[in-house]
Amino acid sequence: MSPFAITLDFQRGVLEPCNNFVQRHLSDMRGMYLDAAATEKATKKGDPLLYEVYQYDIPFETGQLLVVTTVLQSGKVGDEYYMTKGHFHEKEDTAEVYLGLQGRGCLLLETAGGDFEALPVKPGTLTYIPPYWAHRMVNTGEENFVFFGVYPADAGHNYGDIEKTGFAKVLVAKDGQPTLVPNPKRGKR
Ligand code: M6P
Ligand code: ZN
Repeated sequence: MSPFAITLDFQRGVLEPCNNFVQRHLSDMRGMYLDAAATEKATKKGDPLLYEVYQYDIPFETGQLLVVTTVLQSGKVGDEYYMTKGHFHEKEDTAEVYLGLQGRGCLLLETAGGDFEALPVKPGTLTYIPPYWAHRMVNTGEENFVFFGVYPADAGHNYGDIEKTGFAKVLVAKDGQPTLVPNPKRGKR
């Protein structure tokens, strides 16, 4: 294939051109937020857009890299800040880099072995997600949270248990402040 250049709008997160655009609404994340009643209510009341993903697809082959931006809206479901679904890579021994471009957020990371980390992200924060670490971004600010990512094209996504029981900790607003609290669902895995 030939080398190429595309445009990334740092403010809006738009990749141009883009051949893989995904929108996730609250209804796509049923059961992932702790407050089931708040989820149901907000889903019925317009099903808010939570985030958009702009990816420039190239062949999903070993050796290739995918570039992707995410625009995560500001808001909460109950007390819990809007977040991405979060995933392990299907090919577990693959890493990823996230670079904060706009807004404020937090990267939650965990391993199957029970290690957990939370890294605050602001514009210019470059985070490195090593192989074997699941990753989820959370918007803890009051504006859109925009970040760029790059990862191996053959990595794939494994949502598995994360879709059912989430990460070890959840980010909720307590007295208006983002606060990490243990995830009550995690005892049930
Ligand atoms: C980043 C990358 C993508 C991912 C997206 C949304 O842009 O990691 O691979 O799809 O975030 O995250 P998720 O798929 O977990 O909802
Ligand atoms: Zn990933």
